[in-house]
Amino acid sequence: MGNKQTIFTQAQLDAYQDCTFFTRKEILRLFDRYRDLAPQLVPLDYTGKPAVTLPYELIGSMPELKDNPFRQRIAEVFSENGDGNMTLDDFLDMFSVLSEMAPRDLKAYYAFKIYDFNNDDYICKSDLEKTVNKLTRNELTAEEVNLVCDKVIYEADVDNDGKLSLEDFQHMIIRAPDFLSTFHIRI
Ligand SMILES: [Ca+2]
Ligand SMILES: [Ca+2]
Repeated sequence: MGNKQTIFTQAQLDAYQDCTFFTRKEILRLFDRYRDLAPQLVPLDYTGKPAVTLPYELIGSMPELKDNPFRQRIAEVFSENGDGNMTLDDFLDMFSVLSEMAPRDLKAYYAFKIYDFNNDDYICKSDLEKTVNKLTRNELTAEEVNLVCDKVIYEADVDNDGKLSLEDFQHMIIRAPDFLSTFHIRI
């Protein structure tokens, strides 16, 4: 750390290691990335748990996210109050779940929340239409999107209520792993 002042207490670093899939070194590197987004807002000394939040505009412009069609939803889901603005804890959680080390089930859990645009704990047809449009980067016609969504719901909606629960979704992505393709990030 050269001549920089203390950044975290040992207990904080231990807690971050427990709650993420990162090593101590990766956590410190991610902290540098976070701080580099707005050095004027983020203090070097985090031992007093400063109440700092970075605006979504900065987070969403990071190279890892800027081309991800779900970047705003991802930031909203991982931000504590759902507005996309992130504390350091939110930021580390987000990168941890998106990292190669996170298990598929955990990614699926968050992918479900991200695709559930209206936050009602189900992926209904209109959530799925938005999802498919983003996944295919608007290259399908409305009719094609409609067909894809009907097919997905037909195959995945095990309890026949016309929408996908988390359980339906978890079954579905075993057969359709493309639905997790935007949830892998190398850091
Ligand atoms: Ca929904
Ligand atoms: Ca269902």
